[in-house]
Amino acid sequence: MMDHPVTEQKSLRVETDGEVGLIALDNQPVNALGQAVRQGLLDAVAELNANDAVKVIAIYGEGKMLSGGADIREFGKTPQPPGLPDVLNGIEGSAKPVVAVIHGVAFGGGLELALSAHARVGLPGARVGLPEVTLGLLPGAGGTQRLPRLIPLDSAIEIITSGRHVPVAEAVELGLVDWLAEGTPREAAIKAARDVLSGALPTRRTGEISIKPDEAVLNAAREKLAKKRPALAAPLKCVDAIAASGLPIAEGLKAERRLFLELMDSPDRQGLIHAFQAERMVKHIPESAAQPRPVESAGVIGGGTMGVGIATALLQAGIPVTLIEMDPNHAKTAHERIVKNLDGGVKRGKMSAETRDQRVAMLTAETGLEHLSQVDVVIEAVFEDMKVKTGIFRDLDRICKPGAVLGTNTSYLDVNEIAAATSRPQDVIGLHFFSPAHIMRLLEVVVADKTAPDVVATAFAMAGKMKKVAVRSGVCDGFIGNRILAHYRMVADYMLLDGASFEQIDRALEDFGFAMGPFAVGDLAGLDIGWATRKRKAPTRPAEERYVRIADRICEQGWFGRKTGRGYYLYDDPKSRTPNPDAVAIVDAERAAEGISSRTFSDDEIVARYMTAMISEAARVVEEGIAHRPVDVDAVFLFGYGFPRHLGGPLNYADRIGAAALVERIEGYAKEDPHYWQVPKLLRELAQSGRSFADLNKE
Ligand code: 3H9
Repeated sequence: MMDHPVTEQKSLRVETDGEVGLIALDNQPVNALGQAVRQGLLDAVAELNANDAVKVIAIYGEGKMLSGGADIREFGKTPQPPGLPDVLNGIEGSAKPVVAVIHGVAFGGGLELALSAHARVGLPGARVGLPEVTLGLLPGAGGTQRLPRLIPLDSAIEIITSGRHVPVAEAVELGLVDWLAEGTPREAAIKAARDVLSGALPTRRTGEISIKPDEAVLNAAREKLAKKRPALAAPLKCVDAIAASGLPIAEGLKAERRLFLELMDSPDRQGLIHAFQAERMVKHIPESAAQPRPVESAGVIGGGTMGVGIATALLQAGIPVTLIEMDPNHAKTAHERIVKNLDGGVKRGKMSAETRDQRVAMLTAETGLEHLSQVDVVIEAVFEDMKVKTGIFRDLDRICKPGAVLGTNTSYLDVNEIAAATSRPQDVIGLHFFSPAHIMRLLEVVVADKTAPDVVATAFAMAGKMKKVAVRSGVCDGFIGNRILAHYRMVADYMLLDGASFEQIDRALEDFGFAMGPFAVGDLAGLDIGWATRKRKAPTRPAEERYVRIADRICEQGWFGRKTGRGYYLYDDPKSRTPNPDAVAIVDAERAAEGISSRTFSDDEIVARYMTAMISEAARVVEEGIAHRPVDVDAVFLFGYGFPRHLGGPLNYADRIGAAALVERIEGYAKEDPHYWQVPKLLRELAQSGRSFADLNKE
């Protein structure tokens, strides 16, 4: 049968195939339901209903998926009609039956589109979901009304409040998708439409199904969600919207719309969408045009925690690894630890046992750098000592094949100096992983003065394979993350010395949204790490800098936190933390020695000082070009430092406060300590011009 194109526009295509009217979404890459697609859908359904030859309509997507949902770039702007709920009501109300084909993904508005059709088929490998809650929203185009009409209430609540991606097989089992189809999306669309015509595929309007949501189930969900920290508005409002699904569909949709618009106006929504976009924006780097070098094998030097984690992450990405240790015993232990990590992946359902076996076969642990002569990438992960590292790089220069990428997993050392130890500084790059490296998503890619663009592109391509969020950083002590951390961490110590307790500081910041406060984090990471850094920096510490000795005093007792059973807190019971009375006594003694009479801090003041310190150093990092854009700093903190996602990162949060108010705060604090509290030039410029960090992201 010949195709008869009816309408063609960039975002959507309409054609007929005998009695079948086909609507193909074509707004790639994700077929987002922007204004042109919405208008196109509405017009197409009307046009095909008016075409007497057409008896049934099938909707499918071109490219990789049916649809990733509403176009989130439209959020926060003046809405352009027609609204998605009206378009989907138009589809559900179509006199001719409509069937939707789900391939790739149908997320958010994309799934709501499928729910408004009268039947749904899915192609193998597809996933469906309503991830709006992860963006601080609720499904606002009928998802909260139609999903509970099709599947059990508890499943609908779980899917909507978690935003989880549901595999198509599970969706079929739940009754969300009618059955699994085969072929290309277009073939599946024609076949499904014919099945509708023959009666094999039954159709019904989801909105006409009537249900009575069980109050007890709704209340149990509310109770559970209210306990989550931080308690965000969106999940609870999702349940409120689902509760309205017992009403006639038109009324339920009205309730859903009202709740959706309330969330659309919330700062959490802005922060969460910024976090979503940050993950993608950091990929846009000046070196994007360079062709990455092939990475088919890697070497990892060092079988400590970092080396083992990095090797695991490479293997998880399917990259064969040669790990180098000092002697056969260490090599054997590292091998065992990596295998244990991979086993963990199988236990957590992240990897099949078969894949695990394949990955183990891709691992060799050896002694001697000579084994790295043919690898495409080397990642050195030995301890932080410039002499040791430059020695290794001198050897690598001699041993590695031309064109091999030479990476160093340093967390603060000068990558230029390491590169200068070789005759090929263009191939040297910093690859700063975060521990545990096979779990933490952040990778700081540290670009030294002579690093070649294609080496940077290779690091980003490799990070992509490893499902890491790579962020480009320039060279400075601590790069983006640890440099900012070193600065704001000091303010927590200043508040401690001046009268706040470490317990109050931790709690205030945890209530604000951090998973753990700075003192609890210190105990977890090991207080000896910060101690070593302070000793290293001591010779260059400016005389005017206020220095708090509390942490040093605690370390001098041999108390390094959790691993020694005590630090700021006691860990007799590994699950709980109680303040260590001896640490409290050290705090008191230090206050007395400094002649400080303690003052009280409100929780709000603690948060304000801590966040202002973080924002100040973050602004300097952007001002100096260490981070290219504010969003790069945001991504580092979101994916490496447990920054509360709904606040969108330190500089996104800074825009909530505003540059002028921040300058005013800093000038106020500077009256106590003019050395620590200085207004960054960039922040002052923004305050004067009335611009924001978000404006800089657009430049
Ligand atoms: C919603 O639907 C609300 C409704 O309930 C109610 C409305 C009234 N819009 O991730 P990728 C961009 S809320 C605009 O790298 P992948 C993305 O930024 C929405 N743009 O590809 C990137 O841009 P760039 C609910 C979007 O193949 C490019 O597309 N939906 C959208 O790895 C490629 O993205 C969601 O929350 C969008 N909705 O993964 C789903 N989505 O190239 C969010 C992506 O310039 N999206 N972009 O950097 C996803 O989960 C993934 O993007 C998806 C594709 C799985 C679809």
